[in-house]
Amino acid sequence: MLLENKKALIFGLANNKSIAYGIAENFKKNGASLAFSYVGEPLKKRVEPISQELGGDFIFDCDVTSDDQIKSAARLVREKWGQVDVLVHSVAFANRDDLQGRFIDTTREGFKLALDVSAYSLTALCQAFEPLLSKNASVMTMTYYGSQKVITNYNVMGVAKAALEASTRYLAADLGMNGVRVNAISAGPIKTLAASGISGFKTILSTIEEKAPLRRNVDQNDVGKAALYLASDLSSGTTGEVLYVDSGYNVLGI
Ligand code: NAD
Ligand code: 0WE
Repeated sequence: MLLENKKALIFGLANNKSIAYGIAENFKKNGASLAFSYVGEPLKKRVEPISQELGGDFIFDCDVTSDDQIKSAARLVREKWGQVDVLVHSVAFANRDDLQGRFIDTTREGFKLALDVSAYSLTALCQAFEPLLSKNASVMTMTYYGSQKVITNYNVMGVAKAALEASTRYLAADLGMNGVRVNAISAGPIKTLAASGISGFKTILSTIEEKAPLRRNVDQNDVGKAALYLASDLSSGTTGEVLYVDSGYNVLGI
């Protein structure tokens, strides 16, 4: 088993449609110990049974916009586990208003919020968990092609994902001397909670089916298998990379 004796900390599981769920399933199948974050009491009720189903060791409250909550989480994880071998960042948020209409209308507050939750949080987590990361630990985050090209309505999230991908490279440079790898997975569109109610999402899914080299959409398990590669020793020579799991859509020109 690829992740035997490895401890994997997962931020961003909301329900069994979450990308983090597909990742956790693959980690579990390969022998990892798991722990999950949630945000606030209402989400605890959803995350608790999923953690039980997947044999998670513990769950903990952590809003990634709070330095205090991140610090407490790091303290708890140190007490429970002592160290972390795999850290998954699968977190994003922007105001719904900012995911429709023109990017130019983004407010300062909306911009700050989207970049704080969706980009800075990766650096904040690396900062707080650096002392707990084992030699050869693997950190990974989830991104989207809207960081590279204009995708209608993705707007401020595209800017946040561009910052997230650049952060991945700088964090890889900082943590590399400890053997720690930092990578991003750029997933194709998947129907999750974060994709619900997005206008035009169905059209995006059909475009992929019609045009992507593999002529199909990807799912949580496709991403989970790539995450397993990044979490394991199979990716020992790769850091600072953005790995596309998108049926090849990103390679297309005309
Ligand atoms: P999801 O809604 O299941 O997951 C998003 C998670 O972010 C939730 O668990 C939510 O609780 C968490 N979150 C939001 N604000 C937070 C905060 N302040 N502190 C801590 N956690 C917070 O949706 P998903 O599609 O699984 O999204 C996971 C990641 O994958 C996101 O980064 C998203 O941008 C990325 N992604 C999604 C798609 C897609 O099409 N679904 C494609 C590419 C990348
Ligand atoms: O990163 C994402 C989704 C991120 C997201 C989604 C929401 C919806 C609910 C961030 N914040 C919120 N805030 C909410 O209130 N994806 C890659 C999925 C996604 O979202 C889109 C997409 C795709 C693909 C938005 C517009 C266009 C395409």
